[in-house]
Amino acid sequence: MEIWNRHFECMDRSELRKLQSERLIETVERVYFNVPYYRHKMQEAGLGPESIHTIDDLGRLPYTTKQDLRDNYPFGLFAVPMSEIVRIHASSGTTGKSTVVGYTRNDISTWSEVMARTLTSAGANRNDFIQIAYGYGLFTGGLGLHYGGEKIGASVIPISGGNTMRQIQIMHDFGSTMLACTPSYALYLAEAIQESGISREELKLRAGVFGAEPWTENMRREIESKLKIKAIDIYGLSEVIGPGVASECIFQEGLHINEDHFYPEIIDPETLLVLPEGSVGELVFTTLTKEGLPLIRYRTRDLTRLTREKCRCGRTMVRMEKCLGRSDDMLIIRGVNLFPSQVESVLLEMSEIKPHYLLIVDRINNLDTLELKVEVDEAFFLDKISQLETLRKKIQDNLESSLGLGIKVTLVEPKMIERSEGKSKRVIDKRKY
Ligand code: DLL
Repeated sequence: MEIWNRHFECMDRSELRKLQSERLIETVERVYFNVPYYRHKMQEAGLGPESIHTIDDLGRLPYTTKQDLRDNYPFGLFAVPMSEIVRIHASSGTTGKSTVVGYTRNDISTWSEVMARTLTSAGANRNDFIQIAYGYGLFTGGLGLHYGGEKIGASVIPISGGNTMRQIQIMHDFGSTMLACTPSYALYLAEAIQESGISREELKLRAGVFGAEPWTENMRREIESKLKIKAIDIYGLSEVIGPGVASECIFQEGLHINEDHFYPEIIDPETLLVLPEGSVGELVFTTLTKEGLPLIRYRTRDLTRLTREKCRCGRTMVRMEKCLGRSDDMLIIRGVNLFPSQVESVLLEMSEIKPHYLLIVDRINNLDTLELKVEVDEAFFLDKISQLETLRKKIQDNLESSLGLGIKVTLVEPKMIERSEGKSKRVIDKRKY
């Protein structure tokens, strides 16, 4: 079994801790002297770079959140001049105040390295044909996998997302051996292949690297039996680097975190206290080598648990369990991250409707669907049906242009959406993973 970078991936844990401490000191210096936001926050806490001696001092530093990134939109937390930035990505919708991330040339090289580890741990090598059906663009999936695939010397097929018939044709004609996409799209593709009349024997597919959204062991079994491949879970988030933060090996017993670059902690999302190893809680990352956008104790909002037990594959890197959920209300719809508050702010700008709404998420034929039920203002409701249809279309268009997501809009009469005392229920998620 191949390991891309045995020196780091199988490092002795005490040696690794020394390396993490050295890198943390460098990172803290970098943010303190180059990012006013961090300097102020550290000064407020009475801390300076000299307060940090080892990785054990990490707990003294304040947390960073998605809101901090938004408040400093777009480039306020970058730690290098823009002339050093060679790539920009963004997540959460396609426009508006998304989360913007920047990479220096060294960051791109780190990203390629961790993606090479990811692909190798999934069993890929230079003889593979990797069909990348993650979206290319501001989303980190496509280009992240792309650079990793090239680094290991595989033949990369940058087909990007969508156009299912073409995906199947290319898979067949080029002889793709690995597939990279979201797990729900893998299932969708599996069924489309069955319907296309192409027999499985005509395809060379043997493994897939799936992530960017939650999926369960049940979904894994379904993908593996329908596509007759090994389905590997890969995890990451744009803020930290993109895909490449953690990935399973072929034993599929938790995801190895590349902790020489991204240091994980598990905290209680309510008390914000660090939890002992093995407890379920919110995953927090500190980047140890990033230059463009270094992050100190970034709260991912993903819930999981960690184990430092050595894996059968020989890697010593800490493992995280498959994500168990989130500690906030973020939805992932067809790979796009969406907060109900983003929908709400689009609705609030329209006087014809009340901000009483309900989002209904479902998965039909393995594709996520999203419906919005929204109450029309009483004064408006008395008007003609044709006007209502125009309004419906207008809401749909406004949502699509500011969120980059197609949402089916249904208008309902005033007071039709159930009011709740206390926290209102804005989302019904019927998806069964
Ligand atoms: O989804 C990066 C990525 C691309 C990962 C391709 C894997 C493959 P964002 O768009 O910033 O980045 O979304 C990050 O997606 O905080 C999780 O909630 C969720 N997520 C990512 N991977 C997994 C996974 C990319 N394997 C957010 N399982 C994260 C469950 C995942 N959730």
